[in-house]
Amino acid sequence: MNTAKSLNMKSYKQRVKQLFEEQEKLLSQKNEIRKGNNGIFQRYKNPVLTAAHTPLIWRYDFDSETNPALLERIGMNGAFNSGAIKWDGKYVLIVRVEGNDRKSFFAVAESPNGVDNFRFRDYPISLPDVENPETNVYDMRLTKHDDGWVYGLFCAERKDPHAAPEDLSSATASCGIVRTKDLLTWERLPDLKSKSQQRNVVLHPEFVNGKYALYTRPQDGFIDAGSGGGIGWALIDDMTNAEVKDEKIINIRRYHTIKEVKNGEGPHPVKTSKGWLHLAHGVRGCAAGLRYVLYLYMTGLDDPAKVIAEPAGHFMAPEGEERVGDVSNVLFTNGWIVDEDGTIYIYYASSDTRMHVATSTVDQLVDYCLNTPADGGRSKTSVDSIIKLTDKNKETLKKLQISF
Ligand code: M1P
Repeated sequence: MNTAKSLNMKSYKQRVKQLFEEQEKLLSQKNEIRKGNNGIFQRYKNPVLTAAHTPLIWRYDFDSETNPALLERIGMNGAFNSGAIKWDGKYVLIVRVEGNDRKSFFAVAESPNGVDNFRFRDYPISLPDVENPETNVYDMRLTKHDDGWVYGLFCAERKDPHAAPEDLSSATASCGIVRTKDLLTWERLPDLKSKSQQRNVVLHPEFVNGKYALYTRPQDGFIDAGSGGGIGWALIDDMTNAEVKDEKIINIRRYHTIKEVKNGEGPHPVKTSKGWLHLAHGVRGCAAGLRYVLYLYMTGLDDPAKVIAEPAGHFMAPEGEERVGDVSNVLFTNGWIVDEDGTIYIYYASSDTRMHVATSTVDQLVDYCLNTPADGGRSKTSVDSIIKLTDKNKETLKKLQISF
């Protein structure tokens, strides 16, 4: 080996080591609760996952012969919209990773505590194909179902076969389905059959009247919900040949609300003593484009398709750096984890770019749902709610002898 080459090799090795050390600093960074909260949930200081968290071995060729200048070979654009599940004591996310090539794929990242130290497994998930292979996959919702399988429902996107030759943008959305028993091997089942396009489809964890139950989101086009009135509900006979035969809208879109344009179920609902607790996203239009926020609602224990409470407005909306990214002004969620002590880890993505966590408890969120005024539909009804609370507070504070 000549001296020049061995010196180069030494510095090459150092640069490789430096890349790993720098990433390790990022991965092992402790997360902290961010100051200032509304008593309902707590945000955290750092995102839990970003494109920079993706394994370096996916991105670099570390062979000095084939990559002497140590250039990144496969760039990652974002790590967002993750399904979530507690598995073997770990907080596991099935992350939507998007490459610089605009293709999304799924990859597993695990954390020992749910708020930091998320690490991707060495390989992304290589999904088995169906007969009509899709172009893009994203936004997996995980459900550990009573039948013993863990199902992953996701959006499978294909070029619209009816689009005019010059139209290279029209696409179709359908619900892809996989299942697993170990989060290692994934069995691909046929896509959900449905008359309309479908995105944001979620499997309810229990059988309902002996059937599988799906939260759906019928939509006229790839982007527009159109005549699709909101979050739907459909009972399914068989997940290995799933078909929406009857669908009813259970959480409707309304004029002048946070879900005027679109909405979609987030992760599957959580069973509480007071009803099923749901997390969803709502979309409205404004001069800046579409604004995606998160909201909560509850349905009956006896009838998971019947809404029993829905606070007015958003539960979480994009803030600070969350407001900016690939698709700005977006909060989106498709994963949460509830611990045995009732702590709830809400995994949400900001602006189609990065993943965050917020924590709360089941009791706090149920209290929020049952005791926050509902949307009365008008400015006047909102003012009525404020006046009612103000009157009550004046009495209470007088009794407590607290001046304000
Ligand atoms: O870009 C914002 C979101 O847009 C879509 O959600 P929806 O179907 O409700 O409009 C999805 O592509 C989602 O992944 C994305 O975050």
